[in-house]
Amino acid sequence: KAPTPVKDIYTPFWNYATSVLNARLPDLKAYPIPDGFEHKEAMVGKGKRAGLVTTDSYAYCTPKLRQIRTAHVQGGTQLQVLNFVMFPGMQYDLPFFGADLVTLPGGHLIALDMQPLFHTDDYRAKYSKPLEETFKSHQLNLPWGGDFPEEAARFFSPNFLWSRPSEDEVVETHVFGAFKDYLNKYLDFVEQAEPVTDTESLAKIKESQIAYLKYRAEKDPARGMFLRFYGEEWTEEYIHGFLFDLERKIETGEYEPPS
Ligand code: DBV
Repeated sequence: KAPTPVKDIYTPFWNYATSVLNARLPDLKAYPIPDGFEHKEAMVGKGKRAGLVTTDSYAYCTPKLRQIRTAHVQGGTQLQVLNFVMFPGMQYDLPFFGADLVTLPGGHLIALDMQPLFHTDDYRAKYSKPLEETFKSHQLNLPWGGDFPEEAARFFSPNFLWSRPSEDEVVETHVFGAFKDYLNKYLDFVEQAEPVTDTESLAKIKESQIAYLKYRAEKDPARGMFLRFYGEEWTEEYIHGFLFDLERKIETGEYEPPS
């Protein structure tokens, strides 16, 4: 008997995102993906549960966005992930765009936010307030998912959508709607962003960006999964050389923070 085809839940999300990125970011360019990391696959599991798990990577940049990158993991009924983050250049005080959309056998895990550099009233007024109504409207359909690592709280904004829906349909409708709104609002901020010039602010942006990247690389909740699928060498290089590559790029001189 042929296996039941598995619904590919996140491809429409990424297709939407690429069309919007192309339409709204006229200076969009390819961002290099290290050799061997554009596409990876492995057979995982045993017997009836055996299946192919693929991970596809996509990356772009613009003059304002240092790195726009996505990891799309497809492992059938066992696992599907779209992890999509935009990292602004350090001459902007822009938040990070972060989407972590995860489907496990027990249900979905949805994290969507514009992750702040600073927790000040001014920063919230600039980057959280304009999203508040959008957040509230989506939160009605995507209630708080509970059970959340406390140490991660400092990286999230008041508009953090964190939900654990069980139905695919909720992902296809409400999560997709929220994803579209957050993406477009983020690109509004990007359009409006003006470079920061004073040295003190630039130093603070750098410090905050590095703290965020360090945390994400160290605590990547996908590390265990990647280790099981693809082994340690590939996984650590994928995390530090692609997914959260800022420190590496500074070390090698490929990215030079403004000062
Ligand atoms: N998460 C990533 C990347 C992934 C990824 C790069 C490419 O940052 C997938 C893949 N996230 C992923 C997977 C799981 C989660 C869970 C596979 C399930 C892990 C498991 O159950 O074994 C938000 N993602 C989570 C969790 C949170 C987030 C809170 C629950 C895990 C836990 O409770 O520890 N996204 C995550 C996070 C930040 C963010 C912590 C920022 C600080 O943006």
